[in-house]
Amino acid sequence: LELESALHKALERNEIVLHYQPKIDVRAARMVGAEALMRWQRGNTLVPPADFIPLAEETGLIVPLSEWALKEAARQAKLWQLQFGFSDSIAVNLPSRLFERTDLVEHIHQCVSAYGVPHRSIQLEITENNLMKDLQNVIPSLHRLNEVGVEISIDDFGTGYSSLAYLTTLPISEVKVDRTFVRDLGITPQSSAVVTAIIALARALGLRVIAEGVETLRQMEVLHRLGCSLMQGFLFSKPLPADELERWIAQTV
Ligand code: G
Ligand code: G
Ligand code: NA
Ligand code: MN
Repeated sequence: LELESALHKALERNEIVLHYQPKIDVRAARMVGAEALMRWQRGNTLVPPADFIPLAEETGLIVPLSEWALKEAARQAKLWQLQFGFSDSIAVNLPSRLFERTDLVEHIHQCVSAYGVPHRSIQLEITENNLMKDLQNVIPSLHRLNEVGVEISIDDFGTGYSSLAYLTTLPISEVKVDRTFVRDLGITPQSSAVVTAIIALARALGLRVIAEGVETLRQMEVLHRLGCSLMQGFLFSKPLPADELERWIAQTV
C-alpha cells in the first residue's frame, strides 16, 4: 500500500523517466528506432519496471503512466528531430487495457499534435499474450491506429498461442521474436527452428521481424544468416537515458 501511494505520487513528482534502447539494422549498420522503457527514479534508486509495472496494472495506475509515456515519447521525438533531424519512431509498450480505450487514438493524436511530430513518430508494442487475451476489444483500435500511421509491433512473439497467419489479418507491421528463442540460438536446434519459421512466415506475409534480447555475437550471426537483420539487445546497447542515446542518433543521421 505504501508502494502504491508512492507510485501514485511518482508521476506528479516527475520521478518516472523513459530510457531508450536502440533498435539496430545490422545489415545497414545503423539505428532504426528506439524502444522506450519506463523507470522510476525513487530517491537514489532506479526502480526497474518489473518492480512497479505489475502493481501499476493491478491498481489501474498503468493508464495514466502509459498516457504519460506516450506524451513523453512524442516530446522526445520532437527534441531529437530539432537537434539531429531524427525521423525514426519511438516504440512505447502498452498493455491491452489501453488499446481497449476508444479514446486511445484521440489521445495519441493529441500527443503528436502537441509537439508537432507525425503520427509515425510513435510505434506501439503489445505483447502477443495481451493481444490475444482481449483480441475482440483491441481490433477496432488497431485499425484506427493503422489508418493514422501508428505502427503496431507484436512483442514477445512466439510465446503465445496465436497463429502468425491469423495475425496478418490484423493491421500490424512487425513481430518481435521473444528473447527466450534468441537466448537459445546456437544452443538448441529447436530455437533456431522456431526462429527460422517465424522469419520465413513473417517475410512471406510482409511483416518486419526484429529479434530482442540479442546478447552475443554468435546470436547476431545466426540471426543474420537466417535473414533477420533487425535486432535489439545488450550486445548493442542496454536501455539508455535520453541524453546517452544521442550518441547513437548522431551516428545515424
Ligand atoms: O526495461 P526492463 O527490462 O526492465 O522492462 C521489464 C518489463 O517491463 C518488460 O516486460 C517491459 O515490457 C515492461 N515495461 C517497461 N517499460 C514499460 C512501459 O512503459 N509500459 C509497460 N506497459 N510495460 C513496460
Ligand atoms: O519485451 P520487453 O518489452 O519486456 O523487453 C524489454 C526488457 O528487456 C527491458 O527490461 C530490457 O532491459 C530487457 N532487455 C533488453 N535487452 C536485453 C538483452 O539483451 N537481454 C536481456 N536479458 N534483457 C534485455
Ligand atoms: Na517491448
Ligand atoms: Mn519483448
